Amino acid sequence: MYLLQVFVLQALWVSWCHATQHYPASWGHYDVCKSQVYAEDRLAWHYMACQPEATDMTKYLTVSLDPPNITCGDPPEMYCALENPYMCNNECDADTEELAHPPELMFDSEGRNPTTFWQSTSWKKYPKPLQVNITLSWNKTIELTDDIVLTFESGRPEQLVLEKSLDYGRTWQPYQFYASDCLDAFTMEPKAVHQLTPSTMLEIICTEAYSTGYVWKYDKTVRFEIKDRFALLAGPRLHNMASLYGQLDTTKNLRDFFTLTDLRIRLLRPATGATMVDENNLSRYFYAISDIKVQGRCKCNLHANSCVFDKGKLGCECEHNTTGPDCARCKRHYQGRAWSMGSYLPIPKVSLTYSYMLCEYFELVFKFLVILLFLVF
Ligand SMILES: [Ca+2]
Repeated sequence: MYLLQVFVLQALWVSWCHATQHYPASWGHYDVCKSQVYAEDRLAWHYMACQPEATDMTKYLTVSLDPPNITCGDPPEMYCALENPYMCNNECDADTEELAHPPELMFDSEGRNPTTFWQSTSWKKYPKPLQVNITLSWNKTIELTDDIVLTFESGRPEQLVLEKSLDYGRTWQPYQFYASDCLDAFTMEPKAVHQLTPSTMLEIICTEAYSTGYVWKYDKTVRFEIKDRFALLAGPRLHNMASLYGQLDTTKNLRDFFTLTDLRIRLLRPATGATMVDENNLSRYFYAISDIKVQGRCKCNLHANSCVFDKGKLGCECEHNTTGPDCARCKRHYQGRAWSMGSYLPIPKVSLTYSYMLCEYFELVFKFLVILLFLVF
């Protein structure tokens, strides 16, 4: 009986060990910037590539809307449900806290019931387009590490564009187009992210996957698929991060693709339920967003393992004698060599070696226990 238990435990342990070693802290641990080593009989610093941990970046952004007066509630307004024009019990009033829907409610923590959300005015000026730009600014270069996810409280828009800026909002590039009909909206062939290949992974596509008509009630999210793009280089379960890191080291385009200072969500046409717009009841058409997720980290060029938010501004805590908000230049008096960013490769082995040793150690303990049990019984 004991023997069986020990065997089961061992089997579990071995499979855990295998799993962790195939996905060694799968993103590589770049948490140490330097260590002390003995070189020529004296202590010296050994420098290693390091970066801050990925985190929820919505805590550090400022949001602005254009036009600025597009938020509902001033004057107060009644809204109807898209799927039922006679259900008009959604009231927005900017002066009453329970009925106001300011932009901050896109970034508060969800999980409460009912959800909290930002809401636009309704499409009263139809057929003039109802368009809103939502700009998220970090005032610092950051790198995306996970999918951007927008959760709509209204129907998902029939047309929207996600854009990014690398120069604090001076110039913008599209990240992805979203439409219920890509050809009609943007004269682009519809494409899904899983149709991309490693050689086309930076292609800007128009997708119809997040704008479908009436099923919207159950599917409220719009995604920008970062992880699917990583997987094109690192494999479906991101087990070959060395391949991705190798490409990031050598390909500026690839690094820049995931880097930004600002994001802009351009809402171009609200959900209409895939039918003709009901001109007699325009209170059915509006945008409402309950949540926006942006996971990422400060870009520190692999010269810092922490990033601080001080006086409303993010900045890397630079090591390796570098300085600047992104550690993008050498400190004064340390300009003997030209500045360069750190290198992802070789992937730091610290955590891998440690988990490997732990596995080996417990393997031995298990073997000893088995032999002991054999001898006893
Ligand atoms: Ca919310």
